[in-house]
Amino acid sequence: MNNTGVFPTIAWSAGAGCHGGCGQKVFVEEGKMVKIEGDENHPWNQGRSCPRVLALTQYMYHPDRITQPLKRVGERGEGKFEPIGWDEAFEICEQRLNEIKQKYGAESVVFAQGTGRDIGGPLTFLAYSFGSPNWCQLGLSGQSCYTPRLGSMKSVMGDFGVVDCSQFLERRYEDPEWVPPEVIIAWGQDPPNGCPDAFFGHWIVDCMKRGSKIISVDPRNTWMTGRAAHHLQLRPGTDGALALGMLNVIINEGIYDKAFVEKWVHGFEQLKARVQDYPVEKVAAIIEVPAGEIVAAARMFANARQGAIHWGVPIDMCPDATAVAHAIICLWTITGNIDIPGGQVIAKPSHGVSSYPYTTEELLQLYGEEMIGRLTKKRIGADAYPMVKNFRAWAQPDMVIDQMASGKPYPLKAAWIQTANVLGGQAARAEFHYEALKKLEFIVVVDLFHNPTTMGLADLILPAATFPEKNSIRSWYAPLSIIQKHVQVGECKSDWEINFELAKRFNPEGLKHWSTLEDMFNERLAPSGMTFKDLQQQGGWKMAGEGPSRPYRRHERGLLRADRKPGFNTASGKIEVYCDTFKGWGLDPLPFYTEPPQSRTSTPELYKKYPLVMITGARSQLFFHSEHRMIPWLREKMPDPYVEIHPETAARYGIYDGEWVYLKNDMGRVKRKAKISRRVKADHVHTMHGWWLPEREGKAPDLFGVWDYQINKIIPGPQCSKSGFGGGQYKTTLCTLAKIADQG
Ligand SMILES: Nc1nc2c(c(=O)[nH]1)N[C@H]1C(S)=C(S)[C@@H](COP(=O)(O)OP(=O)(O)OC[C@H]3O[C@@H](n4cnc5c(=O)[nH]c(N)nc54)[C@H](O)[C@@H]3O)O[C@H]1N2
Ligand SMILES: Nc1nc2c(c(=O)[nH]1)N[C@H]1C(S)=C(S)[C@@H](COP(=O)(O)OP(=O)(O)OC[C@H]3O[C@@H](n4cnc5c(=O)[nH]c(N)nc54)[C@H](O)[C@@H]3O)O[C@H]1N2
Ligand SMILES: [Mo]
Repeated sequence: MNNTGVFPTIAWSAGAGCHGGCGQKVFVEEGKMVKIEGDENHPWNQGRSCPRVLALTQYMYHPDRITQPLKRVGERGEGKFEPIGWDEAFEICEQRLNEIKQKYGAESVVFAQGTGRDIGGPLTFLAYSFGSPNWCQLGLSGQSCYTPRLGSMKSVMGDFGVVDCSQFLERRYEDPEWVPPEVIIAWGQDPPNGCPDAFFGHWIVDCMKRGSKIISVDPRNTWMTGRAAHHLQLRPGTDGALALGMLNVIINEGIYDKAFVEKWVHGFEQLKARVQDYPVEKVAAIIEVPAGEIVAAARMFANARQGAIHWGVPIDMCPDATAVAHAIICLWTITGNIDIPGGQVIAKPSHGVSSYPYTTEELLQLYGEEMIGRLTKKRIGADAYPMVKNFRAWAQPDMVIDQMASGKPYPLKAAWIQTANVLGGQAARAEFHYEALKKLEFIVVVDLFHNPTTMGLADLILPAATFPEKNSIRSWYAPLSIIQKHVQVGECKSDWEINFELAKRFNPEGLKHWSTLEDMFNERLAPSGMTFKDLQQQGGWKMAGEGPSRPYRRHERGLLRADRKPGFNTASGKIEVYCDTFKGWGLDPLPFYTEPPQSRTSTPELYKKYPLVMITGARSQLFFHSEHRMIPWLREKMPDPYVEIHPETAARYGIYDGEWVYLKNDMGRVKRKAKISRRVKADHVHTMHGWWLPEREGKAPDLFGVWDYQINKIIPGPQCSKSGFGGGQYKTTLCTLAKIADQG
């Protein structure tokens, strides 16, 4: 580490919080980061940065940052912690977790993470080294973030598709092979705010500047919808009906890509029969958008020379999310848009390097059949849901918390929580999670700041490093990158360092062939032919050359399948719009629509009491979920949690702009500041999630005001999707508004 200078790295996770990928320049003076700027030479973000990165110095050197391991000394929730050294911290973990393992089995320890930060690798590595199969995003009802979409893509087309904004080409928009998509459907997505899932949101804006037209599918009005050629302002949770209605139009009007369908699609006739159940008039009534608009949007997409769909987390939060994703995959498939320039390109981990096991298939290769068989037997939800068993190896989070509360079929005794604010942002039915987690004998939280989860639950807190403070690798699509350590803050360690040390203690024999973390990185990097040091010398990132990680028409060239035959990575070698894999798992092989579990038609009595559909969690660049509320530059821009209310609705309830109100339903009530706005329709309200107030009392019962402001207190579980993935009700819960003054 040099003491002073300007150094390159990649933003991923702690600090920015995000799904990452941006190239950054870290300005260091005498061992301290004084400034950070987007790296103009990096093809990902070309110099741009978000407010959270620009405020990073305030985050890293914040007076409240936890910089030493902390041991709880009072009762749980009393807020009394004492700093200890790392040796003692590791010893406590090793001893307590091994004791629990001996008494109740390794499966009684749950390993919980939050969203896709630089965590899947270190966390699975630790969980499997300890021997527990129960790894999940605890509280994320239905695992409803990207996993349902990924599961459907893997099953239907064998790989993952993403809109081609030239992100896999080093010369980007200048590359002669690339053309902009003629049409992009932004479906339940607000890319410039979220930059989700290895996607830089402004790529869409870059494409718009180069001629791409937008079709936007969003119940709200946003920057993006205001610039769309068509804005389909549907009722939340009805996306499946819309996709099937568009398929109906495209198939019945014969405007699909017949040559592509003939050669590369399996089960088109069955799909054609299924979409007859979704005539456009019927769909229009379900989604509350005029039929003419649906038809016009379907024609525009189908008739484009090249088009793509960029979809967001509301798809995963639809009921039967995997079926909704399936329908949308059919749209980009039958229009022949796969892996063409400006289409839906296939995204592969760069250079064949994977920084963590995505699929059960990969796990089998890594750990062998015997170990995975043993683990799967105990994995919570694997018996109930074949898709949970056969894709991605998560435990089913709704079932995990139910089991924690009931102790059946086997007891859960400890939790390792790393990169997740379960009580403050991730968990639906948040109070139930609090009660169930309180029963555990031992809880470790690895985080950077105190929050409701650390305060209410942690027995031990381990301080994690931000991205300028750590080494790591990243291969989430492209380019292959390394994150490079340039500064040290307190005694903080990276998630990889923490988990590597502990994994070695749990499984010394199995892991003895790596003496350092860099050895392990080098082994993960091996398919690229480069080491960590090589990448460091080459500037920290590398785009893939010709081969499976570089786009365009790979199915024609035999670059997608292990057997190197032309075709897609499915059993039939074709895209299975009639999905044999789903059929084999007892799921409907064709896409279908189900109504949200709470709605005007599915729960008419409840709807009379609670006539507003509550959309939650549309992203803001200022905050990442429940983070950053203590960062002055960011909080200043949004000091209070607000709820967007249409002027007619506000008038009906007698609410004025800026008034504090309750959002409520049978689960309870939560405070919000009214923001009267035409961003929402009169039947809907929208509010951000993840609110707690770092300036309030931390210790229980206050827990930083979380029970006053945490919207997930009134969002129900469990999920409702037949596949076990998706359907968390984060965008479709019914509620009403009440003036605080009327409530006493
Ligand atoms: N109502 C509602 N709730 C939602 C959603 C919604 O749309 N509506 N969205 C849901 C979705 S999609 C998701 S993915 C979840 C996300 O839920 P989480 O991922 O749990 O989100 P955060 O609130 O950001 O909590 C992350 C915690 O990890 C810490 N942290 C950040 N980076 C690092 C790191 O690198 N290492 C370590 N050790 N700690 C770190 C942060 O300080 C913070 O306390 O929330 C869900 N909750
Ligand atoms: N700054 C910042 N960036 C983030 C995050 C963050 O917290 N802060 N979180 C990250 C995470 S984990 C995720 S999953 C992504 C999420 O980011 P996105 O996938 O973009 O999802 P959202 O922001 O929840 O919603 C996007 C749009 O969908 C609309 N919408 C709501 N309900 C529905 C519906 O039922 N159907 C349709 N079609 N649209 C609907 C909303 O009005 C919103 O404008 O963002 C990631 N990036
Ligand atoms: Mo997410």
